Amino acid sequence: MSESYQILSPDTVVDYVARNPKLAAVLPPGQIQHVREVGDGNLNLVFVLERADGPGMVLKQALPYVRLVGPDWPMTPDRAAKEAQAMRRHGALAPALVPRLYDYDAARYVIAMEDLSDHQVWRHALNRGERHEGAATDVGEYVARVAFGTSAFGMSADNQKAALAAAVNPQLCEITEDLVLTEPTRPTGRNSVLPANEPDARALIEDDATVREMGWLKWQFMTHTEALIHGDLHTGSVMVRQASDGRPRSTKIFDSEFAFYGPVGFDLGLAYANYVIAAARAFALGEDERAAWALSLLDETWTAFETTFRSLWPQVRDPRVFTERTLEDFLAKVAVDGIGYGAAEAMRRIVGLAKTADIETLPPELREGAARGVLLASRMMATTRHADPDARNVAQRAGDLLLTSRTR
Ligand code: SR1
Ligand code: MG
Repeated sequence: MSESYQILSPDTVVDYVARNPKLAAVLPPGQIQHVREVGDGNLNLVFVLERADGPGMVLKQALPYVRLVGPDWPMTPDRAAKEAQAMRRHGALAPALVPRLYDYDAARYVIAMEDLSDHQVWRHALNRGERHEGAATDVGEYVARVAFGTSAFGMSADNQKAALAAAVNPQLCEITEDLVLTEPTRPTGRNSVLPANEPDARALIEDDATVREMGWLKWQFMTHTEALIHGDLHTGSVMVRQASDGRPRSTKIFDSEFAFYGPVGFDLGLAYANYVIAAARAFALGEDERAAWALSLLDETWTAFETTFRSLWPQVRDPRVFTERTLEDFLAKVAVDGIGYGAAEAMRRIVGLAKTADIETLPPELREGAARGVLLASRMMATTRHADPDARNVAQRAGDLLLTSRTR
């Protein structure tokens, strides 16, 4: 990759803001008190620019490589343009649930957006044992608004095709096709587990029924251009704030650089998988009631998705052929897909390259059972989804497997 552009550092961001009138109008450089680099994702630099009295601003810069691995894994920084585009589209459809975008700098691949320092990453909050009631509902509502509003159900045919073409995101899709939809069952040298979980990882590879489902899910991911999905909607892509001091609770969904036209069930599935993983952690720590709550989030997200999508249906663009029957068929497809993509995401977070703090910060003796439980749950989800995709039933079956697998 021959990308050459100035990479920002805490020492240069104030000058960067000063040189961009749009940014300086939002946050005058003289008011910036402190700069922190807080990126804890796998790909980018993230700077929080703090101001003394009130919210500051966030600058997110795409590196020309995968941060998790380093320059040996080059990656187009143009993913930031896809993210900015998705933020605009998603923000127009679900304004309360997407951070405000102030500017996108195409020369330096920098997104300037709303400071969410009064929120916290949902995964971190879950790992601390906090419950943010309503966040799972917000996730379902966001997926529905985006799914309807960016699909052929909610857009004119010509606008939908132009949007689809503009959102093609091959390098980021390739990451998902490899890490989520191939390598859990067909490893290429990047997988790892505790020695005690090696038989579990082997059993996954040898599970022909699950491998068959992964093939179908990967093909659908590559060909079902249903809507401009988020593409990486795990609990680390959600910021949450409790209601306090007269301020309402708030949920913001960010980090949409994997956005592309893909299957709607993929977004639901990533959320489901990370709820199952949160439940595995809670069971491992002996917090069974909180684990049951985490599992109840699957149905909460699905119900919010379904309710919101149904409420938007009267606005369908072509009611001549997109009838009530189409609505039922689409919802049925998304339900089955969601559980399938949940299976793929759950297994990849156990055996694959990019794992989760939920499981990785458990002591090894507890991690063993949590990892085994998530792998068994993911195989169950992959193979039972056609017969029974009901989110509540899936959560019940997953809970049974997590509970019987825990080691403590
Ligand atoms: C190499 S990137 C690894 C993972 O980080 C992102 O958050 C996506 O989940 C991706 O699969
Ligand atoms: Mg991310």
